[in-house]
Amino acid sequence: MKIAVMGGDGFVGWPTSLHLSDAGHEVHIVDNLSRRWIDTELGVQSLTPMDSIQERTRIWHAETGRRIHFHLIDLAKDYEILKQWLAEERPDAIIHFAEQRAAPYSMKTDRHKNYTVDNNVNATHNLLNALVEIDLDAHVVHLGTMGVYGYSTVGAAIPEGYLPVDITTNSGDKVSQEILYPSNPGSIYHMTKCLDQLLFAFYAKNDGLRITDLHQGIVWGTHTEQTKRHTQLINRFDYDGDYGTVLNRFLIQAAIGYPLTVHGVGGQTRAFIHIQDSVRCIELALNNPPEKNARVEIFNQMTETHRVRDLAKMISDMSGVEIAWLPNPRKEAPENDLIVKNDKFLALGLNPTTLKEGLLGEIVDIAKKYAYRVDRKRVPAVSAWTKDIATKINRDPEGKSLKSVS
Ligand code: NAD
Ligand code: USQ
Repeated sequence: MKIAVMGGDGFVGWPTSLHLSDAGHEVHIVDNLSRRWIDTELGVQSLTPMDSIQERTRIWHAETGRRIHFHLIDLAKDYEILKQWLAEERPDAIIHFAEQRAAPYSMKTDRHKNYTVDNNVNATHNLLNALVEIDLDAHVVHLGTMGVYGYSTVGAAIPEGYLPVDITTNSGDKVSQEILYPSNPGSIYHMTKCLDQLLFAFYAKNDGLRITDLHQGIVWGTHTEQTKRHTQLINRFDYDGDYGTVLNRFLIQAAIGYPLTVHGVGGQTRAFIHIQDSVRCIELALNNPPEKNARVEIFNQMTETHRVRDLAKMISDMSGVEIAWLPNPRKEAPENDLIVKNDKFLALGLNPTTLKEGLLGEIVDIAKKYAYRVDRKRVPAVSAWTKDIATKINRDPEGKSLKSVS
């Protein structure tokens, strides 16, 4: 297949591009490199040293003889360029990672809220709009989030995208139908993923676009089979308070002896998936596209759920690093249960990588190797969800009045 990977320079996009190229597909990365600019804005860098995208693809070619092509295009701003590129290249499938993906970054200031909505909603809409305009029947595989469902305890398993409901009609009859699971976003970022869902539903219904939306949990780990092949193929690994996600942050904190940053009492339960499983799931989704004019195909792309304090305790026991119970900068339920269905990927042959398989220690070792690159001042999460929370926890979203916990 000829595959366009929108956002292929990012944390999930890069290993996915390598995996698909290795499997024999023709891979084209389209990226505006905004994530690298955001590192500069925040004054942070990936724990792992990343080469330029051109250098990464050169090394991949030298190692494997396979080419990954790179195209510098902004999906949100360069509509005409994107449309022309799609019309010329006519990929069979398009994987859409190209969005601002950090909830804390999206809540930082009013400017960051605007940026996240403008970037994410326009990127998705421009892509769908262009496909219709140039009459291209490419399968779109979008990386969505488990966060569209929200994190309130419902006492029932979360289905894969659609909820069966019974309705009593005006004439008193009972009818059953499936609706998109009610969205309940917990941040501006998660809200943009809910808006994406409506765009997908409309374009599938109106124009018959073939779309798969992967409601992904928190991705942990950094290496995949392909990124391990050469030091310069290494994946990015975020640890800072905006882009670092909880489990990867705890592992890096364990490596540098930084008290594990649990928000509140750590009762938040979240869904997780290892990066290697994430790229496998994307391949499975690519190989199983929906029919034309079918409704949007939705998978829950996660393999297990964990409570934040249980993760912290596990890593604290493993490393001897203590736990810091911090005021929560987010507005979220202090405790929630979470049961999620992921039957569809299991039925397609996914064999989940779980937390107990020695991988945690391997990641701590990687983090120790690059610990000299960590700026400890960038570890605390300083972006507060509301002005009240910012005042209460004595934090300035830009980090100016922050007292370090280390
Ligand atoms: P990332 O920030 O590392 O990568 C996103 C890539 O998209 C970056 O290379 C960035 O430069 C590019 N990009 C952003 N806006 C763009 C635009 N307008 N035009 C072109 N390129 C653009 O993020 P990631 O962790 O790789 O996540 C990829 C996708 O998966 C995101 O959509 C995210 O919402 C979703 N996701 C990620 C996780 C996770 O834990 N990392 C979990 C669930 C879902
Ligand atoms: N948390 C801590 N300590 C930390 C960091 C986070 O206790 O140092 C807590 C948060 O308060 C939250 C939970 O851990 O309750 C998860 O936070 P996170 O930053 O790991 O994950 P989240 O903000 O939800 O976002 C990440 C990705 C996003 C993706 C989402 C999937 O950045 O792109 O969509 O995970 S999900 O969580 O399933 O919605």
